[in-house]
Amino acid sequence: MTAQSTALRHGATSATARGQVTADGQVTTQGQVTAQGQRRGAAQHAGRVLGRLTLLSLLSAVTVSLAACTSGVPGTPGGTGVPTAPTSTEPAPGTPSSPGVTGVPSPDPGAQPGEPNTGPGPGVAAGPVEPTGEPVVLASGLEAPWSILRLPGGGALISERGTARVRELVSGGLRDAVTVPGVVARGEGGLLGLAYLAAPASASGAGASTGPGGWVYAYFTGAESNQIVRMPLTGTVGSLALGSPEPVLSGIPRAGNHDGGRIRFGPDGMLYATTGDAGDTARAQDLGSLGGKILRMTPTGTVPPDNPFGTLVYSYGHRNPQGIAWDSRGRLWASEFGQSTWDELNLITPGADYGWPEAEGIAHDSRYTDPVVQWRTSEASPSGLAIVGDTLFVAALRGERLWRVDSSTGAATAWFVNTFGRLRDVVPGPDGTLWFVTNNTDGRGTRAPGDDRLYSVRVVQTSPLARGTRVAPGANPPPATAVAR
Ligand SMILES: [Ca+2]
Repeated sequence: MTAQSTALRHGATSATARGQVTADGQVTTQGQVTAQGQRRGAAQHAGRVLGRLTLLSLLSAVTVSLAACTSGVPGTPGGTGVPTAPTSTEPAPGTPSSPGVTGVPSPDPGAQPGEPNTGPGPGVAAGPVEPTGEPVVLASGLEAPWSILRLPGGGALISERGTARVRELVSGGLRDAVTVPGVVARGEGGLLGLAYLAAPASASGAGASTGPGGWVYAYFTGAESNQIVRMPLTGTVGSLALGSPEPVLSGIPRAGNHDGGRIRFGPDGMLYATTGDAGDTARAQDLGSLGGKILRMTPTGTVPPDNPFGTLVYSYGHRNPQGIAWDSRGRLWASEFGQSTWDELNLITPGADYGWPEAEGIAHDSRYTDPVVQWRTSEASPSGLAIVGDTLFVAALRGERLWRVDSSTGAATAWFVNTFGRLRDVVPGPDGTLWFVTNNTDGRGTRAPGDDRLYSVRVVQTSPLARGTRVAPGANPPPATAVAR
């Protein structure tokens, strides 16, 4: 294991054809695996690849993959990940998927109070996990989906950035739960994050027959600012509806880009929100601005008494964070878009300065907290973040992959590279699954028939990863639907 770890670390920092031992015991080289993966991907996705890439861009993609093998940062946890492609020859146990076929979400009784978007969930043992089998299509035909919100009792809602719709996943497809009023969708702004808060137990009577109750929170771009509202959740699973919004927080800087937008309740019952610098980098270091921050607030938007600065600011020096999740130790992690060099995965501590705009990526500057993992922006552009057990999953837009990160070592491996297109969000699913949603319909990706889609993939326990990176041994072949793209 020690030798493997050493080889892997070197593999991420120096050689492009260094021997590697995969989990199934095969010794191969990174160069071979990458090239084979590209060829296999091209064969299996012929229709899609030809539709999406010119020969020039295909060559460019190969070049990026190979170049990335040498782009690690010596001496840093995680360093730069190695783009990978499917290497497994085992038949995938997953259920073949088909466009428009929608699974029925099952209840998630093991989740903690509030939304079941954090925590290991039932069916997943403690320890590191990784995907297995073919991802299954749960829903298709989404328009620029941004946030997946699973509800107690088995319901699930998905926000659409441009249409401002909140759509409910139901058997047979999707239905509209509400169109959020006041959304002004422009550029990266629009209807963004969703979060859920259960009603007090004494008053809710939540159950399968009465519906989940409680509130759905939404972060959206309005005419004047980014804001957070909450709407009472009514109805039962399959016919959920949202009542009139009541304001929680407004005044978050808005712009055509860097709007942040992820919201989630923490294990402490407080609401956390990621905000972008909204195009003015100075905001990130300005403790008087709500931009370029991770905010922490009570469910009604007031300042918790134990916040570090006596304001809503929880951490600062952020450029455009769009993912937050907590691990089993209660630690908060956040994903963040870099400008042009380094994307970041940060471990958030209250009051800390994460460097932007003075630093991007690992800076070794005592004034700033360095990211635990950094990626080239071409490999990542990280949005949604999920934690299953103590394994982190990051939905990458430009990188068109799902990053898997071991929280104890920072080891990062890539899954589904260039398989489903851009990925916007990922959340723990029910019964030992992981859900993720694509982002190919907002103008920056290449829309294929059926886009955008919500996928589910099973996760299984695996061995801890050594620090550094390695080729994902069990990366999956694409679902049958991808052939038609
Ligand atoms: Ca930073």
